[in-house]
Order: sequence, then structure tokens, then C-alpha cells
Amino acid sequence: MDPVVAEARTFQLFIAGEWVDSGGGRTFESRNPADTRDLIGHFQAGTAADVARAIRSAETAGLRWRRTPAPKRGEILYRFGALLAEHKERLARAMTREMGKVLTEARGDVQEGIDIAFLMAGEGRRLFGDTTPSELPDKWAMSIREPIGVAGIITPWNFPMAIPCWKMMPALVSGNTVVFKPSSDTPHCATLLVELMAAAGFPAGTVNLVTGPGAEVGDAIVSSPDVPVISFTGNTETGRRLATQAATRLKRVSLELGGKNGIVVLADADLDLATDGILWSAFGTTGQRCTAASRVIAERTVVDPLLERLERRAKALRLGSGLDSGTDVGPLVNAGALSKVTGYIEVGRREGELVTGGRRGSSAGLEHGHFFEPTIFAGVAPMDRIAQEEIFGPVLSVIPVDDYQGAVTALNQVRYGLSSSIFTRDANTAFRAMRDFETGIVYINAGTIGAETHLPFGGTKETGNGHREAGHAALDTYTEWKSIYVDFSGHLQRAQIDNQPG
Ligand code: UN1
Repeated sequence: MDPVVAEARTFQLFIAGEWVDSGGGRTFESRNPADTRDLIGHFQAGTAADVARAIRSAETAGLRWRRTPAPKRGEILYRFGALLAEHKERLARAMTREMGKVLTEARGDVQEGIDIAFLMAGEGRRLFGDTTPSELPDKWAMSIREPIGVAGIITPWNFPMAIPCWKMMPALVSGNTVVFKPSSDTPHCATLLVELMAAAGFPAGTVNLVTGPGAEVGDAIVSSPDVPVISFTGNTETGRRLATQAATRLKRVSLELGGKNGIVVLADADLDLATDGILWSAFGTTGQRCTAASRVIAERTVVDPLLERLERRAKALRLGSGLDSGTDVGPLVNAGALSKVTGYIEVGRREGELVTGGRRGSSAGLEHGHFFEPTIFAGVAPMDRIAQEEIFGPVLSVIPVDDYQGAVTALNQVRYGLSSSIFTRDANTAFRAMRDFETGIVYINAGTIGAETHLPFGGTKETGNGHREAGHAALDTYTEWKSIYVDFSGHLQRAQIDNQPG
């Protein structure tokens, strides 16, 4: 039965290869943010006891999984990627229904999952370490990657399939097992993913799904002594709390947190191209990407022609259900997001000049959803609150500056450092920007969104804690280095001593 048209049913946890109810006996609902009358399903409100069972199951499965040859593990990832591709449309529709992004973007989200599954499937035949000469004769040295153990995977709703895949694929291919706690806004997406993981042949216990509140399920994962590595994507305050809690157990924690990404537009830019890049980055996914552009930093001489283009184009964007092909911008994810964005409109009115938007979507058909108009503020100063704080909605601030140096200063003057971009036709300036922009990702003549899965993804400053997802860099989060020395000389050789004169 297609879950998208099914009656709302009650979904279960996935522990030790079985779909089971929570021991706590409570459930929560997931609803369509474009029309909250549409109930997607009831999901288990997991408890600390459920998490403990999931961790035990992951530990047990790990004993075998870590001994399974990595190329064999990779084959299962490959099958999972193929299943995602086969079910792409069904998954994308379920995603749009559950979290709102327009269907083309939901397809892109699934595609990102496919891409990382295939990339990491290939890692099953790489997982490279080093072999290197020893400083002593008749001695050999190498380093290998080893799995860490049970990985706690705590994910957000905005990329409800791509981000879990970014985390689980490298964790699994390198021999770890997983306890997966998805956002309570997207438990259905998580369930569909895990169903396909089971179908792909991940052995019982290698992947466990526990839905439920962060305060209970997330907390139980983070505080468990038996989950040595945690990967979390979400807001900075939660990440900070989580890292603090995990530090008492000396856990490895990989954090992908907030962003306040900026697009620099210089006087020599192609303004039409810049306009396309800005609109896509600011209002795609209704501004709910960590990589979304919420600041445009423009040389004063081009502010007016740029604003004229942005205003005209933003006004033409159609709000609606992401399942309708005419829709450009879907709803915000929930009522909390709507009230947060609305609150920032008041702040923005005090700090800048409202150019367009600033209101809930009010046209017919939108009354049951969390819609908000694409919003632009002009005349914003770099240190204003709307230019500093992550709003996570369709709100863009335009900040005028005098020149390139002013743009660099404004761009870098935020606590985050995920993505940035510059529009210029000058190659020398573009290279300066690659050097000067203090972000983990830099785009030249493109917006701030659209990272590809074979490059490292992550940011500087309070965007994270130095780890990167995706690319082979992701393996660093989920593996422990082991250095191995083999002495075949037949006698004791002392490093640093026996090869030195005297
Ligand atoms: C996120 O918003 O956390 O680069 C992830 C992008 C996407 C991933 C975004 N590929 O916008």
C-alpha cells in the first residue's frame, strides 16, 4: 500500500530487525505543514528504555558487522542506493507531504541520499589507510581505519532523507552500527528510509530507529556510555548542550549547526545571474536550509538595480503545497517556525526597510498551512539582529557596503561559517574571496546552496566543531585510526634510539 494515500496509521520503532511498539505506550502525530488537517500518521514516542534496547541490539550486531568485509558492507549500501532510486518518486512525495518542500527539491533530497549511498558503497573497496616506511630496518608500518562502535545519529527535518544518509552511510560502511533518532517533524520520512535499509539487507540490529522527543530519546543516546560517537545536525544551542553532555564521557561528537550565509554582489557582477542565485538560495526550501542565504552584501552602486530585480521576482513566487507543480515556495515546517519568523519581521521593521513580504501567506487554499511570504529587508547594517541571527525562514537582508574589503568584513562578521558566495566577473577578486571568506563552503558565481556529496560539507566557527560530513572526510568521524608496526628483524629495535648515531 502506498503510504502517501494510506489511512493514517500507527508506525513503529525498528529495533534488532523488528518493528515494535515503544514500551512507553505513547504516540505523537505527524501532520502535513501545507494543510494541517492532513494527518500522516501516529509515531511511537520512544523512551530511554527503548533506546537502551536499541543500543544493546546495535552492540550485538556490531560484533559481526565489524568483521564483515568492508566490500561486502559496501554492496549492501549499493543495494540501498538502488532501492532509493527505484522508490525516488514515492519517497519524494512522502517527504513533501511531511515537511513541505516543493517536489523538485524533495526529489533532490532523495537524490542526495542516493549519491552518498553510492559514494560510500565505493568506500567499502577503499577505506584507505597509509603504508609508510619505518625508520628502522626490517620493520614495516601502516595505519588502518577501524569502526568505533555504536553511532548515535540525530537528524533534522529539513533534509529528512539526505542528512540521515550522509551520516548513516559512512558510519555503516566503516563497520559501525547505528541508533537513529530523527526529528519529530519527519518520523515518516525516517521510517520509509529504514524500511528500505532493511530491504537492502542491512543485518538485524545494524540500523535501529527510535522516534520520539529529543529530551527523552536524544538525551538517552547522548548520555549512554555505550554510544561512543554522536553525529548531530540542528541548531547551535542544542548542539552546544549535546557536546557538553557528551564531553563528560569523552565521546566523539560531530556537529553541523547554524548558518548565516551571505552572498556578496560586486559592482561588476552579472546582476541577472546574481538575482537567480540569490532567489534560489534565499527562498528555496522556504529558506529552511543550513546553507540558505539570509544576507546579500552588495556594493552600494548596484543595490538599487539588484533590489528592483529581487523585489519583482520575489513577488512573483507562488506559495502553495509543494505537491502542486505551480508552487515555488512551500510552507514552513510547523507553527513554531511560523511564529519565530513572524517575530523577526518586527525586528526587521525596526532595523531596515521592508521591501516585500513580511506576512503570512493569505491567499485562498493557504489557510490551513504554515505559509510565509518571501521577505526582503533593505538598508540592513551588518551587526543588526536580522543580519546576525539565524531565522531559518524566507527572510533576506540586503546590506550595502562600499567595496570588496567592506564586503569581506561584513560577510565574516557573524558567529557562523557554513557557506558563502560571491558574484563578480573579475577572476582575481574571485580568488581573493576563496581565500578571504571564513566559511567551510565557498561558491563563485552561484548561490550558497547545492553542495555535492563527494566534497566535505561543514562550517567554521559556531557552525560546528571542526568535523565535516560527506566526501571521504566523513570517514574521519566514524573511524578510529590504528597504527601497526611489524618488526621482522628478529631482535629488539628501539625507535628514536637505535637508528641514531652514538
Ligand atoms: C542542510 O541544509 O543542512 O548544499 C543541508 C545544500 C544541500 C544540503 C543542505 N546539498 O544546500
